[in-house]
Amino acid sequence: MNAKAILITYPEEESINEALSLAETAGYDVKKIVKQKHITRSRYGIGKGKALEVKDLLDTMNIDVIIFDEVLKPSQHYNLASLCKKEIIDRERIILEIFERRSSNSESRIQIKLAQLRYEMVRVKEKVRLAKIGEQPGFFGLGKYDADIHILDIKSRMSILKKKLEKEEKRRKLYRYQRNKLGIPTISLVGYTSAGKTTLFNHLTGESKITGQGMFTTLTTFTRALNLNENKVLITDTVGFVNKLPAYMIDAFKSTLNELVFSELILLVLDISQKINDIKIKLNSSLHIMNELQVPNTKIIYLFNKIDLTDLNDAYDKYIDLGLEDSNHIVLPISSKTGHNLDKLKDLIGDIIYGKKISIKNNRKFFK
Ligand SMILES: Nc1nc2c(ncn2[C@@H]2O[C@H](COP(=O)(O)OP(=O)(O)O)[C@@H](O)[C@H]2O)c(=O)[nH]1
Ligand SMILES: [Mg+2]
Repeated sequence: MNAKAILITYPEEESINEALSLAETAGYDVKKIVKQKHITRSRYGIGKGKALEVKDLLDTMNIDVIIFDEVLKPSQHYNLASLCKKEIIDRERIILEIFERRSSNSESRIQIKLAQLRYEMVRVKEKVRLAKIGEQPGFFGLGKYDADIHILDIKSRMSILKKKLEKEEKRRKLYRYQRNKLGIPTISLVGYTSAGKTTLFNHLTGESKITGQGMFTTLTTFTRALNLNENKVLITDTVGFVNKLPAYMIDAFKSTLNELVFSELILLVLDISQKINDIKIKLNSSLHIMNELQVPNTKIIYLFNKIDLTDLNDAYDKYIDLGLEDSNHIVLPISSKTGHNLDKLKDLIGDIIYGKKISIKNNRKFFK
């Protein structure tokens, strides 16, 4: 069963949606959302009054953890945890937990372990700093001497991991062009957190779940069979892009996407109901990462998801604004919620992967 959580985040809808998706992806069941304009305040992250409110909520609800949608300093973490007597998972930790759940190869497991050690290192150093200035002595039961040993230990673990990583990178480069193990074409869903990847994944594979036999038992929960009339492909719901991803996590993030090079087709999911500037930023950074992973642009289909929240005219304007009409991009407005155009999407995937040449000269037809 999933751990039950209180989520503390900003009041903007976008922040709430993203934080909710992150919590869900990490396997938490959010029972209550607490919103506050400022969540980087000094003592508890949130203001004292709000912190007491959270404490009261905890007394009346059956909650396992507090998810805090910002990065907490160790002292803030300590203060809030002491007040509420609950485990606190901050934004960086939840992202690391997601990466850990989704890592599918040894290289990404090492990268994620390295990122986790960096996370730990920052916190131990802060404890040492606080101990030195006489605040929080014996912070979390750690004396300064213990903390120094701890830092040395983290450093040596990191250097061992870095050596392992070099070997794995070499190996990956060697096997880069090897086909995937099952020999069945694979397609991948990519996009920002809360764009609707998982909803689409569930919608597309809903009927195929029962195929959990034979070779499909080797699949993970994030890769399933997708039936297209007589044919089959495998579809993977990849880890989502995250706003404000800390720099030290970028390698770990990219490594979870390494397998994209084995994908026949990439479905790039965009939330088309968002403001054009937000979509632009997200599209550009998604394409930038794909480029770094050496995924050819020609493998990408752009899915304008959540079309039910806007209309085709608006989607068409955005399509022009994003500059997607200039080349041979395939763009399809869909709704993972209502199912709009999902049959068309399946036909399209089938056509692209199983032979039929497709030439979509005029995307405009999709916007009718
Ligand atoms: N209105 C609408 N909501 C959607 C659609 N697709 C997904 N959502 C909602 O958007 C939120 C994030 O979806 P999710 O699939 O978890 O996004 P992911 O983070 O990309 O996997 C959820 O609340 C979904 O119910 C859609 O086509 N229309
Ligand atoms: Mg998801």
